[in-house]
Amino acid sequence: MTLRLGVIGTGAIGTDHARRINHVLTGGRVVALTDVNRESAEACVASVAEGARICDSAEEVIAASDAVLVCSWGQAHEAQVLAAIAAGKPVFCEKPLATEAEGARRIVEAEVAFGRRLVQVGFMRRYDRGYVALKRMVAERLGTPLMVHAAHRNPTVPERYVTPMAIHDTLIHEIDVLRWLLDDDYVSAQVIFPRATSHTHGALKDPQIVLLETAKGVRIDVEVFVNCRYGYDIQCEVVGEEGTGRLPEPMAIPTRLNATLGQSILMDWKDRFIDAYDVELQDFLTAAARGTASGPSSWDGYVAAITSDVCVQAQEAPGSILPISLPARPALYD
Ligand code: NAI
Ligand code: ISE
Repeated sequence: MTLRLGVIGTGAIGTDHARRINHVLTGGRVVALTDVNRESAEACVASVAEGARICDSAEEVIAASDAVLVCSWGQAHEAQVLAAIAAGKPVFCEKPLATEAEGARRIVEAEVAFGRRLVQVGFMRRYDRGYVALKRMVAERLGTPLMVHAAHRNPTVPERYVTPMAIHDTLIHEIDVLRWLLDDDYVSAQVIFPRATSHTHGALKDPQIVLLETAKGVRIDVEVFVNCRYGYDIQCEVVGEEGTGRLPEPMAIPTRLNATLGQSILMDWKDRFIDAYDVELQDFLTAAARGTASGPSSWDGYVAAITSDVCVQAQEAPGSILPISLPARPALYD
């Protein structure tokens, strides 16, 4: 069976996911797509989604497809995911599920009312081989986890990227993956701002340090630095009672050249997690063929959004430690 896929938002990741569906993975074909910028939709069809129909709205895409990928900007996700749930269609939603917790809560409520999982959130790091191996190491070898030191560095970001996006666009990956890695939830957050880089602008404080505390007492520090210039660099070290474990670097050839020891660093998120994106979307296709969804759920997207809202408040009161509290988890997500 070949699933008819729809893509809503055909920018950087929408087009890359359309390429995956049509040219890398099995079980799906992009038949419909839309973008508020029609030229972007046309470029997607011409480059990777040959034969797909360009639609005028997300609703038209949903009607024409068996399952959909929501890859528009974060503010648009809620309405598009709710429309897919209302139509009973499996939906893969890029992170964040919603830019604020209230939006994510409405999605959880709609899915619970529908009575079956339909939503997978694009937290692809859970599918990354390095993170999967680190999780196993934490569970089996390192002893009780005590601390995590992490860094999320982008070489640059677009001009429209502003201070809160360091949380709901960037840190959101650590918020989800560290909770999954430790099998724990957060209870407090604090944000502090070191000296700013001269490579930022007035609407973006960069870098930032986010301190999280979990219910089991693990202390986490994450450096978010989105104008670091030198590369796309994701670091994570877990300190346990018996030892430490570190996220492996992506494969690269160590060189000895011109009297220098060298190893290149990737520049683009598309390359850093390329295998993880493939595995997460194949997982989506497999579950969607059964009319459902697996992997990171709306509940995970909601918990991430609650945590992210508190971190954004903490940005506005630098140094303050703010509590994070979660509602009870509906049985659908057990
Ligand atoms: P982008 O700006 O390259 O593409 C977004 C596209 O969505 C644009 O073409 C825009 O015209 C379109 N769009 C915006 N609002 C729309 C609406 N209401 N209906 C239809 N189209 C709409 O952005 P990018 O980098 O592709 O990001 C898209 C989403 O994917 C964001 O939520 C972002 O956080 C997420 N993302 C996830 C990544 C990951 O590592 N999992 C990596 C990059 C992005
Ligand atoms: C982007 O949207 C992503 O999701 C990337 O994975 C992340 O590293 C980057 O900071 C975001 O802007």
